[in-house]
Order: sequence, then C-alpha cells, then structure tokens
Amino acid sequence: ANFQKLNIPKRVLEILDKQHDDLYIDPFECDKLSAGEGLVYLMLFLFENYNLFEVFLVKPKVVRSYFEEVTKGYQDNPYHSRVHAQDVAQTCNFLLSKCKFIEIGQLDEQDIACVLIAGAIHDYGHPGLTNAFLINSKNDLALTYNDQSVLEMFHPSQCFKIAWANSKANIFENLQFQKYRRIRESIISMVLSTDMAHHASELAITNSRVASPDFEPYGKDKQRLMDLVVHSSDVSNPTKNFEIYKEWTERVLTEFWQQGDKERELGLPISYLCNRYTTNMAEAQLGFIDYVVKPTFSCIQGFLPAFEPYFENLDKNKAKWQELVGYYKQQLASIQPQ
Ligand code: 8BR
Ligand code: ZN
Ligand code: ZN
Repeated sequence: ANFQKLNIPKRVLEILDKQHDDLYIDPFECDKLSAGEGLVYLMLFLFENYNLFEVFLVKPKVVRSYFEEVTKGYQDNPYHSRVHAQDVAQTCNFLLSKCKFIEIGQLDEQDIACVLIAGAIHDYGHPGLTNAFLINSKNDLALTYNDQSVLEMFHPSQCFKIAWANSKANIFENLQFQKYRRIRESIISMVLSTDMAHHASELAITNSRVASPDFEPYGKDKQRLMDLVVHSSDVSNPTKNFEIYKEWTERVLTEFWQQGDKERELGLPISYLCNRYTTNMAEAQLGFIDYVVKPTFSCIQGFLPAFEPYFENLDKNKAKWQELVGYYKQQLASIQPQ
C-alpha cells in the first residue's frame, strides 16, 4: 500500500498508520488535526489499505470528493456529527481487522468496503432529533417514510443521491450493474440495522443463529453479522477509555436535552432520557450498558472471540459511573425547571 499519494496530513497519517485498527484511537484528536476532514482521511486510508479503489474502479480523487460531500452532510450536532461517523467507521475497522471478522466471515474486498461505507454514512444528515420527535412533531421526514425507521431510511437514501447527483464524487459509477445492486442492498441493510427499534428483536435472532449447529458466518449468516458489526460499532462508546466514553455521553445527553427542551416548548411528550431536570447521566449509562451494550457485545464475542479482552471495559466503566451517581444526583437537585 502507498499511503503517501493520498495527501493525508503527516500527523493524521501517523495516527492512522499506528491506530487505524485500535479501539482506543482518539476521534476528537483526529478531527482536530484533520481540520474537519477526519472522515475523508480515514476512508482514503482504508480504501488504500484494503485495495478498495480496485473494487470500485475509481481514483482516490473520486473517493475524496465523495467523502467530502458526506462530511458536509453531517451537521454540527453535539453527538450525531462527522466525528461520530468517523468513530463508527473506525470501530467497524477494529472489529474487521483486530477482532478478525474478515477471517471469520471470509469477507471479500467488496464486503469490507460495504461495512466501512455503511459506518461512514450511517447518520448522514442527522438533525439531532430522534425518530420519536420527528414522528410526534409531524416532521416532513416522518411523513416521507411513514414513521418507519425514519432517520435510518433517510441517511442511506441521501448518500446514494449525492453520489448519483455528482459524477466527480460518484464512487458507484463504474460498478457493473449486479455488483452495484449487491453493494447497495448490503449497505442499506447495515444502516437500517442501526435503528434501535430493531435492536432487541434482531439481537435475539442473531444470538440463536450464532448458537445454531448450522451457523455459517462466512455463508448464509454473513450479512446478518455485518449488520450487527455496524450496529455494535454505533453503540460501542462504553467499550472504550472512560475519558472518551464520558465525552460521548455528555454529547449524546446534551443533544437529548436540547430535544427535551423543544418537546416541552411544543407540548409534546418528553422522550426517554430527554428531560434535563430528571435524567441522571450516570444512571442512564448503567442502564445503557446493562440492557443494550453488554448483550450486543456478548453476541459479538460469540463469533469474534478476539473481542474478549475488551469486554471487561464495560464493567470497569460501569464502576466509574456508579461512583458518579451521587454527584449527578446533587447536580439535579441544584437545578430547577424555569
Ligand atoms: P444512534 O447513534 O443511532 O442514535 O444510536 C445510539 C443510541 O443509544 C442513542 O440514540 C441513545 O438512545 C443510546 N445511548 C445512550 Br442511553 N447512551 C449512549 C452513549 N453513551 N453513546 C451512544 N449511544 C447512547
Ligand atoms: Zn443513527
Ligand atoms: Zn450513530
């Protein structure tokens, strides 16, 4: 691989070289050093690393333009920003590479490309408001998608449109028809799997597939596992260093609380975790780890045993939040509505 030709700033390239498959890379630092182009550099680096320019029959220039467009579509939300996109794509690469999903699922270059692109685009155009808010406020997006996985339908739809609207940025243009259809289907499947409304039901099915005697991670179960890898990466904050995890948590709750303020103003029901006067950040994370993240990564461990050493971070981080419950309780007691 020749990373020099990609024109990635030296300090960013050094980090990517060393940490492109590391769970503990600092995405905020990367973004800062990249002047907002972190997602572009990450994807260029990974395209070169896995020879994906050849899968798509495109020049780096086209890939650069495409992910510049994708980056522009991410609003500056506290949580659902281009940094989250970069974080999820890079966490997918950690699972592909360090946790050996490529070997275990016998992923070809096309599959690898689909997983990484799905991670990069999965929250494109996110308005910083949840599906519930969009539905309750009769937002145009909810009307367009009939209240069904509203955002998760919107993100990939926009990302295919920006490719076809601009041939200088169309990474799909040179794909043969059938190959394009398979890539498109796979990416859409992975982004739809990030809808938390599907989490419990899909995880139950995937668990039973992993435990089944005819489980085929490299065959009939491969797409299902690719879906889980992207969904897991989306909820992977609690598996990381506490410092970085805490930053993400403050951001996700800042975004939720801004939504809660809007809901209060509009007389809509205030969504779960969105009430800034009653939500204890530490308690919310204890619940998120126990009911969402642990079951998700237990399933991941079931077919990617190399994840095992990282699983204990969940309990370490739980212990840190446990110590903070009292602090956040005091904070809540000191603020009054209105
Ligand atoms: P999205 O990125 O698609 O929104 O999915 C992640 C969801 O998990 C969030 O919307 C939120 O409901 C929940 N969540 C909680 Br609670 N804490 C989180 C955290 N620290 N990081 C990410 N998601 C979190
Ligand atoms: Zn999302
Ligand atoms: Zn996300």
